[in-house]
Parts: sequence; C-alpha cells; structure tokens
Amino acid sequence: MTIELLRLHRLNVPLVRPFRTSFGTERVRDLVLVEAVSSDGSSGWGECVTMSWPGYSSEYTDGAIDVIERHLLPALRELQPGADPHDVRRALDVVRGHPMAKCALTTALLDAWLRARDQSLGSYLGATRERVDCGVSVGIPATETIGELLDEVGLYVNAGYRRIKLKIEPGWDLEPVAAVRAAWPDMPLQVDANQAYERSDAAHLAALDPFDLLLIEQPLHEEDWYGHVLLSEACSTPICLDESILSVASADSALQFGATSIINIKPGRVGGYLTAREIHDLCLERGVPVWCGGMLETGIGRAANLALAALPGFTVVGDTSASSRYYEVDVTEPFVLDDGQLPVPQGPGIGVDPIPSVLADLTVWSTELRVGSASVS
Ligand code: NPG
Repeated sequence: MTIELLRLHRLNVPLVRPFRTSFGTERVRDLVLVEAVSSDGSSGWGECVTMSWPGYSSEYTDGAIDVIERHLLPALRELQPGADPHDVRRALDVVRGHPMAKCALTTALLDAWLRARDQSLGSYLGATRERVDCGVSVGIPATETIGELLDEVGLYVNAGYRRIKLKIEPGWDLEPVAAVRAAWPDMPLQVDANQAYERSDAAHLAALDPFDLLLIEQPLHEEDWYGHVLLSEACSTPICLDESILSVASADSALQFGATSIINIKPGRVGGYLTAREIHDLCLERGVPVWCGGMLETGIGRAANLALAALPGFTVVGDTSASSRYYEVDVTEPFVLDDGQLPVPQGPGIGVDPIPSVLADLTVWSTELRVGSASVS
C-alpha cells in the first residue's frame, strides 16, 4: 500500500456550551483532520487535538498545520517500501516535539494500514473490552455559580455518566467540590487544575482530602516534578499527571520519583497510539492505574480513544463522553451513551468515517499534499 496524498481538513465545530478551564474558554473546536489517501483510493483518518491557541500546551492548530507541511511530510517521504507503523513513528522522530501533529499523522497512516489488513485498532492495540465506562469533564460555569454547576452535573448524572471530573482553579475549588459531593455522595469524583496552583498551595489542596476524590489532576506546572512529589506527600488524595507526561521516559520518571500515582494517557499529548500503548504497558506492569483523557475530540478521535481505553490497564473511568456532550452534530455517526458506556468500534482501523456532507459543512480550510514515495505496507 502506498500513501499517495495527505489531505488536511480544518474544521470549526461549535460546542454545545462553552468549555472553561483554568487556561481559557473554548467555544468552537478548531481542529484538523488528517486524511491519508492510499493508492487504491481508500482513506485513513487521524484527528489533531491542538487548540487554536497554545494554552494547554505549546502546540496550536496553525503551528500543527505548519509543522506537518514543512517538516513531517518531508520526513514521511524518507520511508522505505514496506514500512510499518513503528517505522512511521521513527521517521517522524527527526522532528523534536509536536506530539499532537505527529499523533494525527501517524494515526491516519495507522488507520489506512489497519484497514488494508481488515484489522480493528482495538484488536491491534490489545483491547480486552467491547464497551468502555464513560466519565464527563465539567468546565467552570460561565456564571461562576454553584447553582449552574449543579444543574450541569445533574444533567450528566441523569444521562448515566459513571464519573464526574470538575475543572478547578484558585477561587473555584473547595466550594464547588463540597457542593457536588454533598449532592451526589457516592458519585466517583475527581478534579483537574491544568497547572493552576503553586507549591505553596499544598495545604489548601490537602483541604480537598475529606471529599473522597479519585485524584487531583495536574495541580502544578508541567515541569515541576519535585513540586508534585511534595504535593503527593501533603495530600492523601492521589496526584495524577497529565501535561507532564509526554513519553514513556517521563511516565517512568514520574512514577520512580513518586510525582504521580495515576496517569492520564492522551494519545495526542504523547505523540500517538503506539506510545500511548507503551505507557499503558509500563503502568500495567507496575500496577499503576491509567485512564484515557479527552481533548474535546470529534467522532474520529473519540473512536480511536475508545479502542485505547478498552485495554486492560485502563481501570479508571476516562473522558470518553458521548458526542452529544460536545457537539450538536458530530463529524461521524454520533457516539451515544448506553448505560454509562460507549461501544468500542469493531470495524477495520478506527472503525468510523466522517460523514461527507457534515465534513463539507464544517470545513473552513483544506489542502492536499502529495506524499510521493512514502510506502507503508
Ligand atoms: O471530554 O474531551 C473531553 C474534555 C476533557 O477536560 C478535558 N480535557 O485538560 O484534560 C484537559 C481538557 C482539555 C480539553 C485540554 C481540550 C485541552 C483541550
């Protein structure tokens, strides 16, 4: 199989409600779908999870498009005939960083490669479940009122979600957590700070301990490894790292140092599904629980995340929510919650395709790039 063309589709997809975190507010998801077109005309798909501005990480959508066109595509052209998904990952290693752009590209090629073999991504990665428990991430309400928060959480609880994650920041933490815990005493609950706190907030964060949270996610700056060790000692609630974990080596280091006891695995943040699986394997071997984080993906990224979240080490409920939590109209057939779970797609590759008319409606820009000699077989 030869990949002849890459098509980049930039989509602007309105969110059903603004999503506010400690680093900003997202109203429209500005994302890129990478389509890898094979010599037989079939396509593989990958979603680039960058945001339009570098608030969550240093990557952003214009930058991802640029690095794909200017640096990753030429690296792909160096592939030898017969290259497999591991060769593709290695070929892109000549570019430092840019894991989200790499993930989008490697997933599109992996999807094409698996479709040609009639194998699903779940089976390729080693999935052991056909359905995945789903949690939901709840942003900071626009009005910053407890009433609005409880209304939104109530919608999700009634829809059947099995775990609630609350976004927190200084000034929006103890009170909302206490209110949600009081309203739903038995609901699995966790919080995510997206690096908003300082080491000196340790005693304040330890005040979350009585609320029986599953974890506190990424309280400190992503490079503050020692700070997370100190917090792990100060809080009885487990600390979980997200932004700090970019590779197998950083996962290993964080665990060895005691900076984290649970890991949020996001394929985009670590450069793709092969590395995501390797981090999973390392954690499984060490008895460290992992869960699959979300980046407000459309059905394309969600399908692939569900395949990953079906691996045996994913014992903590993740962010793989239903399409309706994010979008009125998804790019693929919608993923619909059933008893708090979503099905793992069983078809070849990621198992879903964009709906052409929806893709056309949501596309704000696209380009076609000739790959030339890259052959993946
Ligand atoms: O359900 O996809 C989802 C969103 C989960 O909270 C979520 N994601 O910091 O983990 C995060 C946050 C995020 C979303 C980060 C979009 C960056 C972009």
